[in-house]
Amino acid sequence: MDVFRMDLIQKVRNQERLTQKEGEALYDLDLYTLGELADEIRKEKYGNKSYFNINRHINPTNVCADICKFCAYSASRKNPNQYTMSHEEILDIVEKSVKNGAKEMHIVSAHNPNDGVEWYMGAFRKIKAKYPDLHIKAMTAAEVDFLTREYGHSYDEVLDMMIENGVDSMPGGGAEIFDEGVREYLCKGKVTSDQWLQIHQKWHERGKESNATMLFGHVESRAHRIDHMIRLRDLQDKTGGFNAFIPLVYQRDNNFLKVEDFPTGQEILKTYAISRIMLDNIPHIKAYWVTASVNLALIAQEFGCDDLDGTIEKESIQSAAGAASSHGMDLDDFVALIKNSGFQPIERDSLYNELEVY
Ligand code: V47
Repeated sequence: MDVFRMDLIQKVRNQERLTQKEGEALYDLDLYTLGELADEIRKEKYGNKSYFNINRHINPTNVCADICKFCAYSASRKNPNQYTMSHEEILDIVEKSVKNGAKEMHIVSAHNPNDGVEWYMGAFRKIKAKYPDLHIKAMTAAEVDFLTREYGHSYDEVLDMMIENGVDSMPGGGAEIFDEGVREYLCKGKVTSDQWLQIHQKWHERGKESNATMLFGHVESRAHRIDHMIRLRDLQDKTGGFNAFIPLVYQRDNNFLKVEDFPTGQEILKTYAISRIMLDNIPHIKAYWVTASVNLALIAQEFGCDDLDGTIEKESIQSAAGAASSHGMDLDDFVALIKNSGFQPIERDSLYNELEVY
C-alpha cells in the first residue's frame, strides 16, 4: 500500500478535512475501502437509522424561459405539452395529499414567464392559509434568480416574499455543477454558481434552512464534483443552513445533452461515499431513490447515505428523463424495503426532527 493512500485513509479516520486533491484521490480507493470509511462516519452519526419523509412533489408548470440541455421536463424544448396549474388545481392536489398523510409539499416549477410573481407566491399563501402546519419546501435558487431577472426584484425581495407567503425551506435544485465551464455548456443563462450560493446564503441569514444538490454523471469530471462539494462546504462553514446534500444521478432520456459514458453503479456509490467524507459539515447525505434507482439507493445506505427522501406521490422532472418515479412510492413498501435492507426506517419531518420509528 503506498504511503499517500495510507495517509489519506488515516486522515479520513481522524476526521480531518480533505483538500481538492485529496478528494479526487478518494476516487482511486477501491469501492469497499471507500464504503467502509463513509459507513464509519454514517454509523457514528446515525447508527442504523435511515430517514425518509411522507411528502408530495408538485411541479406546477413546465413552461420554461431557460434552456438546460439536460432537462426533459421543460415545455420550451422537446415536450409539446405545455401546462400551468391554476391555484385551485394546486390546492386540490395538496388537499388529496394531506388526506394521504403528506406532511411536506415539495414545490418546484419551471421558469414560467407568463403568469407573474403572484402566481408563484399566491399558491404558497393559499396553501399556508388552509394548512398552517404543512411544511412548504419550495423555490429553487434557479427560480428565485429567474423571478429577479424577469420581474426586476432583488434576491432579498423575492426571499422576503417567499417567507411572507409561507415558504418554510428551500429545496436544493438548480445547483447542477458549479464549475463555470461545464455550467456554461449545460445551462447557459441560468443562475450562476456564485448567484446560487449567494441566494442560499441570504436564505440562511434569514434563519431558514435549505438543501443542496449536484447533478452528476454527464459531462463533468470527478474533479468538478469535488470542487462542487468544496464550494458548498465553504458556504456551510459560514451559515450552517444546509440540511442535506443530494447527489442527483443524471437521467438520460428525451433531452439535448449527448453523453457517451454513463456512470456505473460503482461510480455512483463512490460519489455518495465521497460526499459523506468531504462534506463534514452537512448533516445528511440523501440517496434520492428517484435518480439512484431504489435498489442502488438501498445499497447507498451502506456507503454513507442516511436519507432516501420520501414517498413523493408523483414526480415529473426526472421521470420525464427516464426515471421510474412518476407514481412515487407506497409508504408500506418503502418502510419494508428499508427494514429488509437492514436499516431502521425513521419518518422525519422536513427539518429532520424524528416523527416515527418503524
Ligand atoms: O435542479 C433535471 C435535476 C433538479 C434531470 O431539496 C435532473 O430535497 C437528473 O432539486 N436527470 C430538481 N436530474 C430536483 C431537485 C430535488 C429533488 C429531490 C429532493 C430535493 C431536495 C431536490 O432536477 C434540477 C436538476 O438538477 N434534473 N433534469 C435529469 N435529466
